[in-house]
Amino acid sequence: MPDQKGDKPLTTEKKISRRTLLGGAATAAVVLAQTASGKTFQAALTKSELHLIEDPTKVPGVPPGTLGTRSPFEKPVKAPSDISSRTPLQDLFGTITPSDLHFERNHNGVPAIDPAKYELVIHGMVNKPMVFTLTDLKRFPSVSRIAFLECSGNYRGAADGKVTPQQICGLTSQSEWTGVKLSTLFREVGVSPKSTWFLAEGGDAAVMTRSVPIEKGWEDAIICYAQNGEAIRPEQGYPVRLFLPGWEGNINVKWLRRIELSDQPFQTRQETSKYTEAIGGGKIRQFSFTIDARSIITYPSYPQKVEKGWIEIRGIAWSGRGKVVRVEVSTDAGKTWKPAELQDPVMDKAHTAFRYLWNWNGQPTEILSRTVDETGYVQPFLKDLLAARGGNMGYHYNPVTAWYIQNDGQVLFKAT
Ligand SMILES: Nc1nc2c(c(=O)[nH]1)N[C@H]1C(S)=C(S)[C@@H](COP(=O)(O)O)O[C@H]1N2
Ligand SMILES: [Mo]
Repeated sequence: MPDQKGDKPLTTEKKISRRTLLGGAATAAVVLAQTASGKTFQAALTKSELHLIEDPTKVPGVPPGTLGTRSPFEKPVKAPSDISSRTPLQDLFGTITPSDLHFERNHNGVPAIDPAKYELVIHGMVNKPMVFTLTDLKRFPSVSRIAFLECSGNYRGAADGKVTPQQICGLTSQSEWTGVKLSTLFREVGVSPKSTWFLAEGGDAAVMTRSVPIEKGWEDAIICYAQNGEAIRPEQGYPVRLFLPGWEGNINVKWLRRIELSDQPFQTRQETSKYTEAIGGGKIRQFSFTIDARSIITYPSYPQKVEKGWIEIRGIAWSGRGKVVRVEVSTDAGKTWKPAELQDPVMDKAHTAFRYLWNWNGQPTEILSRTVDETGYVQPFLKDLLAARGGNMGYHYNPVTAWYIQNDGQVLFKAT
């Protein structure tokens, strides 16, 4: 801790002698340096120390450390429950989710897997069953792709309007995923032309299993070992996960340990008792893989308060069916809709940032956004989804979200 008594600021007026540096400011720099290499950067910046470095041009800064740190002034956090954690969409900019803020959904916790002992088995209807180590997987030609990952159970509302974008739909995140194409491994093992499905199995305590149609495996499935430039995080499936662009989170099996080729689906627990939707009339929809088009305005949103005048409405839009072609914004409770500006590059099956400049006259209103994707699919209102699904809330809810703006500028969620 600095020797200087109390909160005395090190102002520009005060001449910095060598002694002052050694006894005071330099000590402060050391305190920060130690912390920059890992532990308590935040704790070190107490109010008095901030005061001390009031003029950062007069004190040597913190030297480089082994890891970067987030500014102690920025505190975005995931909102964890026992089974999941949510991305703070309202705190982010652009479309890449910082890896430590990627949402999580674990059916029995995050396993600890030693990469040196990791193995992926591919067997079943193949010419040559094979076992791949992590080193083996990394030797194959690699591919990288920016795409979102969303849990199909990603919808929450609140009657009192007090929900943030994170609470409404924080089970979606975006990363650059890197790995080997599954089609490359399919060729390696010689997949039988008779196989139509494959099973993906996780090596966690939930032993997550899902059946995937073979076409998806040939088309764009990636056996991923990296996320945003580094090894995939334990929470995202370290050392290897299956990534199926645009398809519901659950089928993107983490901690992937086995792939079995077959000529029929396996009817696992996760695709029979769960991850199916009631569609009314006592019927259910099974193997509903695709994430439908969606959007959310992340600014302004609850619990923010806005002022009269120019506001840049900001948000993200996405579709598991392909590219977002249009995002429409309404600032008059859905009476009229105008196109928002999309941030280039607009990528296939990826979160896409949109903006719309709006001059708020101070009168209470509702602002909404809806996505149209390249297949012509239009994001629905909640009432339409409920009518189509027989009123049962379940998976694949992607409704238009409205934000009600009170005359005092307070923003509140409103169901559509
Ligand atoms: N092995 C395994 N894979 C899994 C899960 C799991 O619990 N175990 N959860 C699934 C669910 S429901 C979702 S939504 C996504 C979440 O991926 P993430 O935690 O990387 O965001 O992983 C899927 N893959
Ligand atoms: Mo999920």
